[in-house]
Amino acid sequence: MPVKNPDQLFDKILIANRGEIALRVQRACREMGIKTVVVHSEADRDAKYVRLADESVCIGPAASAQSYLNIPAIIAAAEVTDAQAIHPGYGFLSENADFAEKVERSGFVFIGPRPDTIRLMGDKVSAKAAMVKAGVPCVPGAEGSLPDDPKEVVRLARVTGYPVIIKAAGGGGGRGMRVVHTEAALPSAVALTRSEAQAAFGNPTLYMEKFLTTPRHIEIQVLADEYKNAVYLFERDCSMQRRHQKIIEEAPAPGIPIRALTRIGERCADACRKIGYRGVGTFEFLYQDDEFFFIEMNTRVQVEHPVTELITGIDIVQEQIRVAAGQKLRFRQRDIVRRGHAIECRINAEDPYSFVPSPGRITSYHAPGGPGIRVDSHIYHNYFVPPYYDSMIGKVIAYGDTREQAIARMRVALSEMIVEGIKTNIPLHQELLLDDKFLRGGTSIHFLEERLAKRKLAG
Ligand code: MV4
Repeated sequence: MPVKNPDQLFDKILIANRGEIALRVQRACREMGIKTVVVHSEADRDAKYVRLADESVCIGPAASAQSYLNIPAIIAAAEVTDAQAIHPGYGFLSENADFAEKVERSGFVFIGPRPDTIRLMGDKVSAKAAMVKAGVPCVPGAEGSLPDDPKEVVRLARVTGYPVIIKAAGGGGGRGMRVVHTEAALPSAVALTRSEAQAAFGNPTLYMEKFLTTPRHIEIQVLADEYKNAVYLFERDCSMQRRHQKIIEEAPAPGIPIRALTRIGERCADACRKIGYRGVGTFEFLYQDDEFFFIEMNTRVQVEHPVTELITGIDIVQEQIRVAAGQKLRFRQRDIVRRGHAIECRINAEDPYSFVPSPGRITSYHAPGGPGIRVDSHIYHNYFVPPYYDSMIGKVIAYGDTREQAIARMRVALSEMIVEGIKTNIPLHQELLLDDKFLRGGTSIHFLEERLAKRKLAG
């Protein structure tokens, strides 16, 4: 069993991730006086956070399957370095319940929710059932998983009303789903989605929802301790995405009435208390016609957490570590105030028109700065962006009293920023930061892809 001391934080944390989030977690640890162990692949030897770590362990070759996803190697690294806890970051093993369980069985604290909670939310059918029970509004559709009998499925779709969306219980984040517009197309769509789900997730379970045509993607950040105290840290608007990859996020969500946001935030915090959630988490909603509909819950710290940090002044990663150590939440809901507006641009090493990844050596680098600008990035002059991982090389986050000021500061920041030797998506961000519809705020999840299609036509 993990040894916990509620009065004291950990002495040493192992960071089981790479890139900007490894650096972000390391900064939180160093500020709290916690030593860090970094595990890394052969391709990440020269990373900045590896040099800044108290200790580092190479756990395998470049391929993630043999390094960042290598559970025995990560646990062995924690054993030899005498770390007390493991921070999984995002991606990789961060939402792997078996990993969390093995970490705890080996005597370490997993910095995240309990394995059972991760498992509950990993299965989208059980997650939705838990949310219905906890009073969180969900997308209308057939309750539970879809039956095998195609006639039954046809009946359920008639009740739901077309268009419907068929989703895999083991999916999430846009994987394993199919929109169906007519009854004629339903049986083959269900059969195809089922076989894809079996192949991709080893789980053929499906469920059905009403398909919302033009929603926004709004998510609620929560933070809970193991004593059933839970707070919400307001919302983020993550609608600006392409192929399920977010590229700009902001908080607050423009144009949504504060009453509606307060109501949904309270529902989320209440659900955390009801299910005994511990750690940081995100409730994902679709928002359409002034209503919120739960779709999924993420049980990790997210890429876009900084926008929430800037509007609340709360260090989400530090609080995540504190509650994992068994500490009580240090604030109640009424202590938390939101102020101003924050916007984040994800900087990717990719062609800004074709989106083809652009790894390689950074021959020149200048980071932006000035009032209200935060840069979360592990890159530096002469850094080599390895071709093996996600193309995100950092994030620029701008804060201002108003949305207009945050956007103006972001424009200045991106105009100062120099990244040479590789291609980046900075020109795309600059284009979007001048777009009328974006400037008005409240665009749907389809905005970016539709705009990119028009850009292609214009040549
Ligand atoms: C939906 C939907 C419309 N109606 N569910 C995609 C990712 C996964 N988290 C859920 N997704 C969607 N579920 C219903 N009932 C549209 C999407 C969706 C989407 C959601 C959030 C952000 C971007 C998206 C892009 C395409 C589709």
